[in-house]
Amino acid sequence: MSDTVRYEVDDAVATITLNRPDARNALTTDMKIELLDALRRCGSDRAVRAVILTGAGQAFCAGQDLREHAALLRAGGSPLDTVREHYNPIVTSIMTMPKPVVAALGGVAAGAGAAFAFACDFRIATGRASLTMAFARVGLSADSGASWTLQRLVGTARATELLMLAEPVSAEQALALGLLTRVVEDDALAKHVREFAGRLAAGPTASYGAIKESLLFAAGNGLAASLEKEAELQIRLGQTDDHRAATEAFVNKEQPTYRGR
Ligand code: T3D
Repeated sequence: MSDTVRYEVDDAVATITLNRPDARNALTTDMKIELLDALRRCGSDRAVRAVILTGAGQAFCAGQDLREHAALLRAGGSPLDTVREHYNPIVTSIMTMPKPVVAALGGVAAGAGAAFAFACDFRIATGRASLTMAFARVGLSADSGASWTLQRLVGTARATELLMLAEPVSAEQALALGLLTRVVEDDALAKHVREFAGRLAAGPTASYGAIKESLLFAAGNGLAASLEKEAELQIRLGQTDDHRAATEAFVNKEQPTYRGR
């Protein structure tokens, strides 16, 4: 893996860092391929029980690298094929990851960068962060799941406003809108997110994965099918060590220890 996407695992928490700070971590083709690879590693490594997605320097991610995009347009290529080839699998990988994914935003998130944050399960930011649905500014619509996630986070009317006006939303506004989970002091972000992810990594991983699966399923299905999905997932979880040990711990008035299986 190159230096523009860093991947580290520490005590069951994987951290993926987009690392082109001079370009606000804008996404080149190589970075998208490496990000997808890192996400797939997180998904398949059972030792990883929570994931942090973050950006180096003053930004989370400025979305598509527009210099690369412009060069491809000039050359007569089809740069927007990247939506199917890269953006869609990246977002699918985050949203179907059977473990929690936490976005840590120390600065701006724009376009696909903001959409990646919306695909995560939690968004923790500093007051320096801002979110811009920048797609319309460059004559595009919405991608990386933003049409799906954003209106679920803030409602259709507000999502339309954010996408069409494409104005920056401050961390304070984003928190009030429900776009962020919480806002912390600038110098506390890394420590706060690491502790938060550490708490998730010590939790019932299979339960978290099934919660994600059930919410995703229910978002696209009716009540009867969603009830059936819940039954299927509860039966699966009933067979996990964590469920059995936690139930015994409750009966014995002890604190449960979750092993993630
Ligand atoms: O193929 C496809 O395009 C389809 C997929 C599209 C999905 C998308 O993500 S569309 C949206 C693309 N992103 C944007 O439109 C955001 C563009 N960037 C900005 O609006 C601003 O740069 C920011 C609000 C992100 C940050 O502003 P600021 O003032 O903190 O920094 P800056 O001075 O504008 O940028 C610093 C450097 O980063 C600068 O480079 P330089 O001049 O120092 O060499 C700037 O060009 C570079 N940079 C920032 N964003 C991008 C970028 N370089 C390439 N692509 C970028 N997206």
